[in-house]
Amino acid sequence: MTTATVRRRVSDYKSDVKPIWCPGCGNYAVLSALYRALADLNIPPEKVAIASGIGCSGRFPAFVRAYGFHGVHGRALPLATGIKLGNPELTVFAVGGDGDAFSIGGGHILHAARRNVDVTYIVMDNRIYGLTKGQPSPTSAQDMRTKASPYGTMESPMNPVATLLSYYATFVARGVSTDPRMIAELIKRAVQHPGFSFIHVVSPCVSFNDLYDMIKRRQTPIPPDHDVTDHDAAMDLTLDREHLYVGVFYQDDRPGYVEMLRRKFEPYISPDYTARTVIERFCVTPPNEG
Ligand SMILES: Cc1ncc(C[n+]2csc(CCOP(=O)(O)OP(=O)(O)O)c2C)c(N)n1
Ligand code: SF4
Repeated sequence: MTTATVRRRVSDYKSDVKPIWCPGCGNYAVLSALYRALADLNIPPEKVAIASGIGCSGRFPAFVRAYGFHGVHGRALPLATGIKLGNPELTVFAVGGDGDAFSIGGGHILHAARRNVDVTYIVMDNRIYGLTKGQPSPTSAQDMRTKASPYGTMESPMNPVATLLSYYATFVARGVSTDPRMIAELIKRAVQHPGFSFIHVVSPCVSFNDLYDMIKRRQTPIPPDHDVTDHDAAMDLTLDREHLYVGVFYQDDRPGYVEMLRRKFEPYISPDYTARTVIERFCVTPPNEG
């Protein structure tokens, strides 16, 4: 007897908690894109986990019917890594803002990237601290005046895509909140990618840093002839200051961390192992004592 395949819909991923973001916040586009991507990929809600830090964007897990962990500021990636290694059968996301990602959480990105852990990290970059009412972040434009920088900031903004490329993250993409369909496509590709995937979403904060005009003026699709395996070409695109390129910059399909664990420990275990058995047996006890 064959079991009928369940086709999931967007509504299957909506939790009972309604988002409380300001009307017009770019985060709504990312949330609707995630619902759409999960429905298209037909992943059961109980096989999805989302970890976040603190910020307006950090509230994300509450709005999705899936496992969620709203952690402390800047620690979305360590949480997501732990969740993935604890249960490799889950599709795991880390989500957060530019402050959470690149200020307090900045040290974790390098290690998630070089570990190539099988997590999709979505950063909603509004170039400001939204939750705490508008202080400059690492991606804020130079000379930006805020309540915390009344004479204008002096620091130059960091470039998230260039940073992730320089860490050799194996999937690096950018979307904009004005195009949720495209974000959904990027999320689907990121989830299907083996290893660590990073999606930079330029996501306006209508209360403290409205980026809609800037997106309209500067967004440019990555040219269709761009070779996503060409790291130098990806770097050239992101260093172009005139255009805000959107699409997939770079992809390298080398095995992710869970697969590398499996290969490393395969000789020590029975043929009917799963990624989970490997982790349960070998992440605590070294092989020669097991
Ligand atoms: C350890 C710690 N330091 C500082 C804060 C205060 N704080 C809360 S959210 C936040 C930054 C929010 O900005 P971002 O991560 O860009 O998210 P957004 O609210 O813009 O989505 C800060 C500094 C905190 N909660 N915990
Ligand atoms: S303050 Fe900004 S980031 Fe926070 S919910 Fe409002 S628009 Fe969104």
